[in-house]
Amino acid sequence: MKVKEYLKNKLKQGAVHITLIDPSRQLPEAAGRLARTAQEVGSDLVLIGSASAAGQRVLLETATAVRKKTTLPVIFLPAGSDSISFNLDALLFLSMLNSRNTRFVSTAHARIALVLKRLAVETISAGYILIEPGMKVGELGEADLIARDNPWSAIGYALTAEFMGMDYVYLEAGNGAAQPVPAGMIRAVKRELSIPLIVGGGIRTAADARRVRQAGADIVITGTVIENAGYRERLRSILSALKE
Ligand code: 1GP
Repeated sequence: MKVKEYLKNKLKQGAVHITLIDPSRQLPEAAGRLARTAQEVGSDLVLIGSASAAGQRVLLETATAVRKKTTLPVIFLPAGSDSISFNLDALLFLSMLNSRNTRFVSTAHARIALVLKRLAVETISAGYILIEPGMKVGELGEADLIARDNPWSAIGYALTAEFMGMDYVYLEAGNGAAQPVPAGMIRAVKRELSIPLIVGGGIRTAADARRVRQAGADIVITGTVIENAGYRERLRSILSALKE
């Protein structure tokens, strides 16, 4: 089944959780184990990606190790890195709408679009909107970060993504952010939006996940939480808060 179809079906049942694995943070074998744990505790999909330049080799080895250990769909997030893997179920085709550098909006995409088509890679498009603090991906992506108290700007970009025909809107506080995207901003965007809303960055506890979900996130992405000791239980509690 296509990943887009899979996600659509999952969304009909409730909130969706995505586990982000950064190939530059652990050895491929450990990444495989994390993916298996994520599946065991109820995560719906694995996303492999990094804001830093994970080498091509480590990316491919991570993708292979993850695929070996999980039956979940595995998709690739090319943000920030020049490495690419086609050995996955789909590619999250992100356009960073509030970047000052067209490379992150569409230029890098134009360079690989024909290859993606020829290789019949499934692409899932999303308007990627960076909210303060934005962390490394905001910095590398030269984002004009949206202030945390400016929901109007977030609404404007989110509707831009919808009107451009993208599949999803993705509000990102940044990998390792101290706090998630503010609930008020998520609520304001959700109120205006007709396409599914992805929220990520800084979600580390069940309470964070619940707040983000109740504010209107359809899909929640967590990364850092699996990089610390006791991650299985943490992830389990995030999952039960999301699926309750
Ligand atoms: C995905 O960048 C996030 O949107 C992941 O952020 O590592 O803070 O969970 P965390």
